[in-house]
Amino acid sequence: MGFTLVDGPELETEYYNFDALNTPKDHPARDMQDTFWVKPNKDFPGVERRLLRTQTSAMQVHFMEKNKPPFRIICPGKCYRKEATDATHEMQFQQYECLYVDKNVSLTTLKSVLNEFLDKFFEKNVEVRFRPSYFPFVEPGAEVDISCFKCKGGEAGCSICKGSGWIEILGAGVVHPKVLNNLGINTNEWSGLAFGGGIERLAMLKYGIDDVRLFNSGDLRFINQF
Ligand code: 2NL
Repeated sequence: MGFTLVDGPELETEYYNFDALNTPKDHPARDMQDTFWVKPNKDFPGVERRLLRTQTSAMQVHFMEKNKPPFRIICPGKCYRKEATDATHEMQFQQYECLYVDKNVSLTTLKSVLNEFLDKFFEKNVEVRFRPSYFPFVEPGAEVDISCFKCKGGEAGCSICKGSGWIEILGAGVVHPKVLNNLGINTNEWSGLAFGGGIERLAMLKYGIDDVRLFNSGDLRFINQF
């Protein structure tokens, strides 16, 4: 589909991780409780404080500083959040985000890209559902569900969808004009779509893995299965 793979740093400044992405100064994600902040080095006074990136979006900001539209990129990588771990949450996880900026990119383009991606990834025809949601860097924003490929909505006790028939799979939206303007992209000419989610989550659904903590457990019996 013409996307290029992009890489970037895990250690970031607030500008790349939050400010450029229209995340308000008082947003809870910036809190000490949610973000791993790196202790300032006394030998380098005046250097801006650093954090471990909480989302891969920071990479897209670096990319947009160096490249002009049109472009289609995929940014996968490790992210860090300070949260309690359980079967579906880890402090270190992998995310991917896609950013597509071109003339006339719209919610329709987003739907068709997602349909194609999710059908190919799950190797079957999955139904895609948008639920309106909020992310500071998109407007409108949506949480995206796919139809349950295990029970197709028919089983009250389904281990994957809990009987709802839908599985939450990623976040998406039309890029907020403020984000594009921050990077000097003229929104009269260009528009963007973006989506992103957890790589482990995709793998867990595809391979029937029930605990995200297995990925970084170092247990070779788990790793050698793949
Ligand atoms: C998630 C992430 C979303 C995006 C990610 C994005 C990136 C740029 C501009 C605009 Cl540079 N948007 N990424 C957009 C919408 C949702 O979700 O953690 N989902 C579970």
